[in-house]
Amino acid sequence: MTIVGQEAASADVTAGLPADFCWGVATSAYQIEGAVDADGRTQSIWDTFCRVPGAVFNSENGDVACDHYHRMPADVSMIAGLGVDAYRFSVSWPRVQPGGRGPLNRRGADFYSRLVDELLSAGVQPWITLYHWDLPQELEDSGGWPARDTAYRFAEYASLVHSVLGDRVPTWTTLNEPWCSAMLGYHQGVHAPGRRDFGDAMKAVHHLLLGHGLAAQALRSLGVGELGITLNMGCATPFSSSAADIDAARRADGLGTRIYLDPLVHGRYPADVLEDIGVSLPVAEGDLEIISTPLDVLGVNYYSSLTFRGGDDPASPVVVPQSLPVTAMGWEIVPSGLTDLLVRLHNDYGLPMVITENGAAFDDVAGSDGFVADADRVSYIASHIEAVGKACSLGADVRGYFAWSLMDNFEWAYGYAKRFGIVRVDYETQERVLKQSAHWYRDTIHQHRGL
Ligand code: IFM
Repeated sequence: MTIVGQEAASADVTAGLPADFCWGVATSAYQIEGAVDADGRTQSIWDTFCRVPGAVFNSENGDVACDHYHRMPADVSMIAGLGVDAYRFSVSWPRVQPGGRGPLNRRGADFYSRLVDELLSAGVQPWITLYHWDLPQELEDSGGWPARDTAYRFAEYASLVHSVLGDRVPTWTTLNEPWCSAMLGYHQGVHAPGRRDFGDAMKAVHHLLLGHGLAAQALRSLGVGELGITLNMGCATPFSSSAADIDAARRADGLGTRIYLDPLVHGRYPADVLEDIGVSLPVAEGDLEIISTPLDVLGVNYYSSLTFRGGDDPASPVVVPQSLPVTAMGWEIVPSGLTDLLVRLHNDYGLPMVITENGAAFDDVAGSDGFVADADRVSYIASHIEAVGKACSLGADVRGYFAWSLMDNFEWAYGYAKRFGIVRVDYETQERVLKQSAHWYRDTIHQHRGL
């Protein structure tokens, strides 16, 4: 078969990457598992949110998703066939600790135990994320992330998961994209639980970070050697050199990046951001020491970068479109922003980094055999891998790259309308077909290994 865009694979897009670079693919529990009522799982905030009229495109939900819960062994074979080193997945909190309190649910936990065993026997390292947005509904009913107690519940849950998987899983990520949990979930209301209160969102920021720190301490005391958190970030560039535009970019960067990384790495919130937000964070004595428990790796999720100008309200930076090509999400394609971001994170925070998500939704067209010639996705991923190599050449310590996503899945408020997979999923039949990008990714990994 002639694969359009194959020329991208022959260029050495991996130049600059270390020889032992880790290649992977990523997913998350609610987006692929389905089986929402199986084996004692209780409802998460996403189950509830999906039932709110108008909240999710087409009123879709994760009830079935990719039915991964029932197809896991075949999915692991498919992952292994891609030649990746690692698979990043998340654990569903309401599956392993129904209701978010109390003992481990052995039947739910067994699913992840079997998944880890399958991965290891296929030669793929498991990379766990403990929280990818599916808070048990009962904890939301008790206040959700704006409530301090949720942070303690999260640390308890982390220890429970460790009791089942700690003997076989080397790398533990606490949270995925706390910005999304706090800002999309509690301020903008476009993600579960759908609240719209800026003060609650700011409380959520602090309690997510506190939950991360408490879980990090617990996991460290249980002997976890490689510990991290994943943040979604991009570059915030001022539109012009005017003071208003520079200030707009500073504010966006403060609320998007520094409000997380400064306490995580430096043990303090940035003073300018505290001033910008105009509400006080619920910081108790000792919280910042807990939050700044040393990390081994920073997970970076990168999709795009934005340019800002100051508007009438200085508190609300305005995004200025740059007339660049966009993905099906409408996100501008800015690979150079990934290089700049990684170099900046290296300079300001000095942590080893792994790209825990990068990829793109495009309007895929499948042939009668289900094959998708997604040259646009190949080009997106190739240009971003190249951008990582450039950052490494400039001194950033980047150790791995996980393509988002292994397969098409439930894209939150967009339902199934947006496809990020390098593998196509036919939601009628649950058939998986490797797209051109999956073939290309496998070949690129081989090439990087000199095979
Ligand atoms: O699908 C999401 C994922 O769950 C978190 N990061 C961004 C992806 C694309 O929107």
